[in-house]
Amino acid sequence: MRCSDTEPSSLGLFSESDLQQPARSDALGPQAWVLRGFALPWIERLLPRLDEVLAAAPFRHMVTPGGFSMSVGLSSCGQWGWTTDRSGYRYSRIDPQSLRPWPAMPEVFRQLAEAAADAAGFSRFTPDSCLINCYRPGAKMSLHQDKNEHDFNAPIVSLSLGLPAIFLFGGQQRSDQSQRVPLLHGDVVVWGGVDRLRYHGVLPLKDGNHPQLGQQRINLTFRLAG
Ligand code: MD3
Ligand code: FE
Repeated sequence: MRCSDTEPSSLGLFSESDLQQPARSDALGPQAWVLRGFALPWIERLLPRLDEVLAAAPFRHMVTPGGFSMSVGLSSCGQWGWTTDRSGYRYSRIDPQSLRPWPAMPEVFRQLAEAAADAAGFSRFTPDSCLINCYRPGAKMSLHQDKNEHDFNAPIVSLSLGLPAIFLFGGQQRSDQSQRVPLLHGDVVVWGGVDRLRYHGVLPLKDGNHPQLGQQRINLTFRLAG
């Protein structure tokens, strides 16, 4: 099954032109950009490295401080990985499951993140952390802010792989209206500056099968965490 066989959502958010992934970028905010299909030429080189990282640090369903198991599977690579448990959210140099450092960030990951940040006008971005989220059908991420990083001046770069998802891009307050943005395989989002602390989330993933990734969406976020 190809992405373009995916049913149009009831909200009419997936148009034929979105599914063809034309080379273009959409502004989501003053300093937030979707680079449509930016990573497509990189994916063949990325996927084998992603497999290696996930063999060393498999996806796990973390428990939030509130005691809920997250529907999204999480892993990390790089100097810092993101973890959560009953005592809170934090970055750690050690994978609490293996008790070893997180796998190193593959060179091609860092190169892609730097190229995308550059294309969006954030030069000299060198991430030290890559969070890897796995969505199976039904998995979602509730509205939240990313504020565990030390330096909010650095942008965040995200790469979407596999099944399409609807990303929610909110405002500076949880109660602000959200934009609904379809994200497809190969799309890269870069945001920083005034948009860095905006609320965001992901609607429950719809069923489907992606030719390269199968029945899942994997999202990589590149950050300067430490
Ligand atoms: C906008 N992941 O891991 S990535 C996360 O698709 C996370 O898995 C989502 O939110 C996902 O924390 C969205 C895009 C993203 C990430 C961080 C942001 C957008 C953002 C921070 C501020 C504003
Ligand atoms: Fe986030």
